[in-house]
Amino acid sequence: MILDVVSIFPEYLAPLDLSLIGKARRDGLLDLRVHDLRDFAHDRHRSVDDTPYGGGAGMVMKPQPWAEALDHVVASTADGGRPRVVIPGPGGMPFSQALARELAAEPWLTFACGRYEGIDERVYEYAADDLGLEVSVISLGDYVLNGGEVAVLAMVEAVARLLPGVIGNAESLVEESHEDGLLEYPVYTKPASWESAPGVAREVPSVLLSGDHGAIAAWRHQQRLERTAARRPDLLHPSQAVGGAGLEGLDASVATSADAPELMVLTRACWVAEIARYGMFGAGEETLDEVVAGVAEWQTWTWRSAGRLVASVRGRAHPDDATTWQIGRLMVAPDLQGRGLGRALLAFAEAQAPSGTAAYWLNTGSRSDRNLRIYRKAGYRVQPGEGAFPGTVDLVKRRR
Ligand code: JD8
Repeated sequence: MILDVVSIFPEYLAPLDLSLIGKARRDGLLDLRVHDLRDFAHDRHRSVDDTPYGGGAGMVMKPQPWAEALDHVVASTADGGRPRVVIPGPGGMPFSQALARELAAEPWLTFACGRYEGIDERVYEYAADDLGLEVSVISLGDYVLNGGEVAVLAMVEAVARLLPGVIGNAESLVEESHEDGLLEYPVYTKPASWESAPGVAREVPSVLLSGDHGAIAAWRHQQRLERTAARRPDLLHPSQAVGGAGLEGLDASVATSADAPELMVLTRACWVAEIARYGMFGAGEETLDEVVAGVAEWQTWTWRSAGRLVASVRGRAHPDDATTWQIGRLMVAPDLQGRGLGRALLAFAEAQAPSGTAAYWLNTGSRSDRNLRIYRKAGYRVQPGEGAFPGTVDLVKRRR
């Protein structure tokens, strides 16, 4: 790939002599040329800027030096190719990994670094119309820099590292943030137990020491999902973004019989695993009328994301002991499980218990490991003997 950069501060691009990009240049993987715009300003002061027409603060970059600089770059290769011109600007299209991949596929890029209040608008037209070049105005982000150089440093690094051979182990490009829309997973190295302060040992997650590559991959993917949902829910499909902010990001409401059809669907979706595990039908085979009856009998809450029912829980005073608050039908849409929504639903349901409640009561499948893990973590204790329904156990937690 050929890269040309035009700037009034060519030394600003010196960092591109360093590290992997510098090595790629020395290895001929990348032909990067930096040009000083003042070389194309021929007056005594080699001036490249002047006052803005229409008045206003600051100076504007003159068209002539830019036109000559672009002419020089275009004429610099004999194979008749034409560079794609990238002009950084705060008003440009947002730079992204996808755009970096797009630019990395180009044989020749020319970056024009503006300064002052910007470049005379006729230069953009000259490059596009007179030189017939594809001109892309790209912004590094929604903040204001003093010029295009910093943006070009970032864009050249993001583009060049995608070129074959620049990054030693191309494999590492795959699981990077923004490569597949998820943020990266946390990384650790030796020692497995690090004493960050006298008596404070910080451990590496045990799964990473297990050698179980399947479990490690699953853990890493889960970490990426949770981090993305928590830090960049905008990167996820709305339905995926659920859970990043717990229940807060969802539309909560008290269920009515109108919600019964969707509650029936969510229940069956959540019970599939139970049915598959041990043929437990229970709620999984409730009729619509029974679901409607349940909504009438229990206080039932629902959470929606973009209108889609994604979670629900219900609660009521135990018919035989009003000091016990029964919690049931704690449900999270299967594709959103594992993001802590179950814990949030449980905490919510407990908080709905009337004053005078002494204990919370739950029931789940005796072999429903994930549910049991969540409930035990929340302080529930499995009660001896069979639970309220065949194949189930009851769990109780004293109210603090
Ligand atoms: C090019 C001149 C400075 C900008 C008056 C401050 C990119 N994400 C980004 N923020 N800022 C830039 C950027 C700023 C530039 C130039 C890029 C050329 N300036 C100007 C307009 C307001 N001064 C950028 N990419």
